[in-house]
Amino acid sequence: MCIFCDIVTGAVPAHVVHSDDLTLAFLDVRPLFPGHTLLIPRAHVETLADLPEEMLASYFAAAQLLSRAMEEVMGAEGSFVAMNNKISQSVPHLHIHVVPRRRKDGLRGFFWPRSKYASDEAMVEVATRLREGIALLKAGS
Ligand code: DGP
Repeated sequence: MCIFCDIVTGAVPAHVVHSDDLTLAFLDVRPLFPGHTLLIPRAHVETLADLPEEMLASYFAAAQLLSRAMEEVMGAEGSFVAMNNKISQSVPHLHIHVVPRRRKDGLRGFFWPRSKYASDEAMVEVATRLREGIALLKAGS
């Protein structure tokens, strides 16, 4: 159990904005902007890697719905959709942040300093490693 499980049971109050059989979405108490929403699976799943395959479609369908709502309902010009897995994840219950965005809202570049590959060969090496690793993961699943 965790704080988000307590929100699922109702033991901890939250401003719920979406609810279905598998997912729940509620306002983040410390929003980047008003409307910043957290979407969780009702079941206690810690990271994206742990999410059972049968929940993938409903979970991401709800994320898409919330992303649309930021524009249609909150008047946002776009949205930022993200999740932390383990690193920088302060609540160990999978959650997607859906944040309304506007041009010049001050969030530009808040996340990560971007870099460059040392060479095209280095980029090829990384892509190859990922392709091969992903093929192994797919073969093992
Ligand atoms: P992250 O740092 O990516 O794991 O995001 C966790 C978010 O959860 C953070 O933005 C604040 C929010 N949060 C933490 N505790 C509560 C809570 O009890 N209720 C609500 N609504 N949000 C919470």
